[in-house]
Amino acid sequence: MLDKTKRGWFKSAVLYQIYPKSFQDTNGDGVGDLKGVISRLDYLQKLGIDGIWLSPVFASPQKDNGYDISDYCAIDPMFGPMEDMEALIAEAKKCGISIIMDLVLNHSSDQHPWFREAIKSKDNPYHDYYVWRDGEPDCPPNDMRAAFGGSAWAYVPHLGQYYFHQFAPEQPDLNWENPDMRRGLYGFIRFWVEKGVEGFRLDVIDQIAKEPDNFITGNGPKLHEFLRELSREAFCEEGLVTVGEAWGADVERAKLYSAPDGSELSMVFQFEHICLDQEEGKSKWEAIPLSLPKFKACMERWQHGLHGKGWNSLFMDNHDLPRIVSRWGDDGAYRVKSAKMLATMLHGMEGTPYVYQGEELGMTNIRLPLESYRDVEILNLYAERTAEGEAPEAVMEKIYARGRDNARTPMQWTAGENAGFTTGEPWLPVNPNYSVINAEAALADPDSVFYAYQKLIALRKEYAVIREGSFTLLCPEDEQVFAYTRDLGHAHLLVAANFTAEDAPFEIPEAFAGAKVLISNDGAPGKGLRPYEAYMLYIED
Ligand code: TEU
Ligand code: CA
Repeated sequence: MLDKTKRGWFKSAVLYQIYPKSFQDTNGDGVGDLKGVISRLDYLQKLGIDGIWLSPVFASPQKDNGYDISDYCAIDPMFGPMEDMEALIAEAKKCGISIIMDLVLNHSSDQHPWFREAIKSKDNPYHDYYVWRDGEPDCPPNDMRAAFGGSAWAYVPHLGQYYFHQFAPEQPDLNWENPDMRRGLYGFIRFWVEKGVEGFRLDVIDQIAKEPDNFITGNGPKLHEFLRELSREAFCEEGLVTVGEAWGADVERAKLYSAPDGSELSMVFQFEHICLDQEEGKSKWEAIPLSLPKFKACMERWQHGLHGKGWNSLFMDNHDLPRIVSRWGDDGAYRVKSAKMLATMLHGMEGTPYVYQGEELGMTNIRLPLESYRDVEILNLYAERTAEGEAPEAVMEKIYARGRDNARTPMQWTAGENAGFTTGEPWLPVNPNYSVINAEAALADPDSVFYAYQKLIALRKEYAVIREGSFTLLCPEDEQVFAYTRDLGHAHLLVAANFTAEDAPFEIPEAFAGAKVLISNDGAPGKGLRPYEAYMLYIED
């Protein structure tokens, strides 16, 4: 068991993200809840993970599925009473699993008491907790757009002012220039630390230092000043794990975020690799095929850039991303094998791996009728694009490929009704392939994706070369194979992965002759790599 009072325990850990709404329902209302998470701790302990990143369960009007918080110190009744949260923290700790809560510090819900006060008048003490500009109707301060469509400015007639919102209008941006507002947020964090929470995921943390007059949203001039204060004032215990969502992070900035002295955060989620299969400078909806050499160069840059200078998170899936086996693997004939290949490729690297609920089962994307979708981003995209004249079926194809609800369909537990997720009407349809893809079947199948993840998680614990070794990319220009080595003193690891459904030429380096096969998705390594074949070889010299 990891000593979680010590800074850096996350460097040997594997963390699991739960989207509570879709994980396990226990009261038949069709929505996942905290008792549901508690009921699945044995499954998570079997997988071998060390912590759970819990997407928001705070009080929320649910405009953006909880990323619009109306009370940072209360649990939304849909997930259960505070006692259930306290029970989850305690029960998880008994299983050696830390709870990492998802904090949204960039914006609140428009139903938060702070905003309900702020909107009353310009001289209300809470007014300056948000970002306001005087203006006339239909003439916003500038033409900045919100991530979910439309203007980033919402007009309040009785104030003759606009407020700034980088996401939905129901998610007004908080003003980090205001020290009282910051202190208020730090108080919320301390409330949860005192309850035994051992970490935080920080939503769009790179956007808190916004300067809308200068058209700045991410990476604002005061960002690291604010983060250092946040770390000093709120993340005092050295064992706390903090991971910031930073869409705009590059390696140099990530060195600040994840500085080994703990002056900011433990690590960040950067998204350079995830954005490589979209047209340069375009949104995620304009997808292009992934260039494997570009992907490899990106991962190499991050492995080298943070080695000994910071810390990487390692992920391919989360609640905002399409399922990786559908995106970069093959969710047809090679679903199981390609899911294992992707996991082997990722889990051999230096950093903290994150497993998103259902990724360990090889869960896939889904194609729903428009009326079944729930995500505000999807619904706004459809309305906006079709209003601009884009063909509805073309917009639907983009939603099928990139929509966030792909990741939010209920966890598939069994082949029974609603995949064992709920006895009620699920808030979002269950993927019909649950009859084949479900945890019960996976646990009964020694060759399932689940056991590959279990093995990869165990290997990280067992082999220091996986946790700490240096990274060397092999065959950088190869369009089919991602191969690299890790080295730590006399210990050497080779990871080889074929990203395609065709045989791929590959020579195992001489130095690995006679090496031990730590994991393979296709029996003993032979000449070249078979379709989606992946393995890890280990040798000591
Ligand atoms: O996501 C930030 C974010 O930028 C993504 O939503 C991104 O805009 C989109 O997925 C890709 O186009 C965080 C949370 O992870 C997300 O669920 C919230 O909706 C968002 O912030 C607002 O809180
Ligand atoms: Ca429920």
